[in-house]
Amino acid sequence: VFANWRKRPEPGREPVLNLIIGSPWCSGQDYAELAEKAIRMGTRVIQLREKEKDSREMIEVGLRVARSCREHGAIFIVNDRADVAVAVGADGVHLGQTDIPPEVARAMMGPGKIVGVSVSTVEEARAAIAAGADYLGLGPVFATASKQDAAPPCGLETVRQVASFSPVPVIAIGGITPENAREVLNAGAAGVAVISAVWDSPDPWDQMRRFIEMMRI
Ligand code: TZP
Ligand code: MG
Repeated sequence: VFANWRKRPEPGREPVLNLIIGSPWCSGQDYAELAEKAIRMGTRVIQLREKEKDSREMIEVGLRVARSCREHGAIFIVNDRADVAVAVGADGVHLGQTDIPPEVARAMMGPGKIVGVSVSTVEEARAAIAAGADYLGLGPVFATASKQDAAPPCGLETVRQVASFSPVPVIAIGGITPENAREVLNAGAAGVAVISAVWDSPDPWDQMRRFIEMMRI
């Protein structure tokens, strides 16, 4: 999983579903159990994106999700917090444009770890690649209510453009559903990351099943 996912997408390579777990969507639920179930259904990457918990709570939950991912065979990425990623032995960290620079995260994480960077434009994508990002989280592709300070939607054309020159996988994010995921992948994305299409659904696991089925090649 790890090795394949880090390579540039090629025709015939199975796309990645990156399920994001965090509050408020998953509040009151056991994140480790959610991760386990999602992985059993076919998710390859779990990202813990937690804006409400304090550092200790994050490490506590992060350790449990990390164990789930390790036992069931998924990559585990921590959003924003390289310190938490190191503390829980995560596979990687995902950084926004105003988080610590990728080079700093790389040094903190140590060799072999994944550093992903959020980008929303071609310029940001080029800069993230130059800074050594292992993958790009590109978006929002479509309108989303899940991120307050999200950039304007970049659209499929930006996915196409960035995917055309990026030497690292492009994971599309923002407003992605089982209905529109195919066109996002067709535009060159190596995978999609989702929050609300799963967690805001009355039946999250049925949505998961639809994503997985749609992404099977
Ligand atoms: N970064 C860009 S859009 C977004 C993030 C974290 C939110 C994506 O959530 P959703 O609900 O899948 O649109
Ligand atoms: Mg961030």
